[in-house]
Amino acid sequence: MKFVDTAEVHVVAGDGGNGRTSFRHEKFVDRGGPDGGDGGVGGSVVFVASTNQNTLMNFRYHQELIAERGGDGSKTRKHGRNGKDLRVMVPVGTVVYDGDAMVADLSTDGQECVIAQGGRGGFGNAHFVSSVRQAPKFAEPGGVGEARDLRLELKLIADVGLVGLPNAGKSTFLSVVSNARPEIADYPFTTLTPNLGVADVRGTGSMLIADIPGLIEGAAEGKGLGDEFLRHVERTAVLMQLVDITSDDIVADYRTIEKEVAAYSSELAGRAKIVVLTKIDQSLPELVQEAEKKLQKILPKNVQAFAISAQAHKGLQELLYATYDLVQKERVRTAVIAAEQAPDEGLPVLRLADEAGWKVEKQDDRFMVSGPKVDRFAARTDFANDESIARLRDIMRKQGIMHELSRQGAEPGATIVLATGTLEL
Ligand SMILES: Nc1nc2c(ncn2[C@@H]2O[C@H](COP(=O)(O)OP(=O)(O)OP(=O)(O)O)[C@@H](O)[C@H]2O)c(=O)[nH]1
Ligand SMILES: [Mg+2]
Repeated sequence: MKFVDTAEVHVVAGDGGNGRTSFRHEKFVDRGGPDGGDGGVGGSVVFVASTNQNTLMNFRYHQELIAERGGDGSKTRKHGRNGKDLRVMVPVGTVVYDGDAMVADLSTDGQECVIAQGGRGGFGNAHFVSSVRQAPKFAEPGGVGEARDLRLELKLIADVGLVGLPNAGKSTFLSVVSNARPEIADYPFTTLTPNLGVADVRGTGSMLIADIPGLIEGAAEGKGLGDEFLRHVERTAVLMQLVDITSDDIVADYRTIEKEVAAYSSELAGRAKIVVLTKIDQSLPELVQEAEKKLQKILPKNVQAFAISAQAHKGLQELLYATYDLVQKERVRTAVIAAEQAPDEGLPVLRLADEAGWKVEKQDDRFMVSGPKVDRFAARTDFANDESIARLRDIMRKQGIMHELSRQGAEPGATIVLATGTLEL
């Protein structure tokens, strides 16, 4: 299985529907009251983490994710239809970036995140009736849906990560114990991209195992295929380190990998570990025992060593059971830590800009007014319509912007520039 682990997407939430300007038409009534309905809310783009997905491959072909626009309001106060949210399934473990900023980390099955918020529906003219405004002849355009360019990154959340020198037998092991069919060959760097496989452990359960390209000394500084693939095993519960028994110096081989892992991340170096001597069909039983002893001597007390032959199917069950036990223990332990560190905060909604604040800047004889909220009101104003502008003025007054304008010396007739249009004071 080839593994695609980054993707770029353009997400666009639906705009809100426009409010409607209309008046009741009744028989014998010349002109009825305003009855323009509100626009519907635009659909949002929502990412949903799912264990049913395990690659970002789909995004190679669907780089644009666009949610539905809200329907326009209509006569007789009819509300526009709300745009449907676009729900996008992403693999558990997907991390979403906007530039350098991480905007979402979807780490548990079923977790949802609003990635781009739909625009709000514009109010119809019926909404604006007040004691002083009996027949408003304007309605709001719908709010603009959020749009952003995002990069998705998937760190495999496998249970077990296989590490070792090139040719150690990692892919062979994966192919024998799991459903994966990785490429295997008698030369280093056969594996160029990570492989994932599910291993069924007889009578107990299953584990997801990740096989990555071989590491060599200096990998952390970019030698060989570099250490970039270590990020695929960054979150695995257990690291399984494979050492080829036919090597001249198994202890040195073990240390080389240990060093590279530590250079990559101290956290990874502290990960639960199992060490495995491979290809024992190539060695005499007494030499295998000797090698096991040698290894066990230099390993920390809590690290077990095993000896297997993937080709001859030797020692595999024992190794899988022990690995599964360790994975279970680690899953329980890390679940407790995660629960302590991250109380459930409900559905996170991401906002592009802060709600509060505006500013007034004098430039020559014009006054520039900006701020997230006032920009949004401006976007919903029809600058060709006096009444719509009057309403924007009201809002600016309520926010204290008018006061600030006169404080800065704006006089009646002065040009006020907003994000989407200009008006006269
Ligand atoms: N005799 C014997 N050969 C094995 C065994 N396991 C793997 N090999 C051989 O060792 C060579 C390398 O195996 P791979 O599984 O490709 O090794 P790898 O660690 O994935 O190598 P890279 O992807 O290059 O890092 C192949 O020729 C395999 O056939 C085994 O149990 N016994
Ligand atoms: Mg390989």
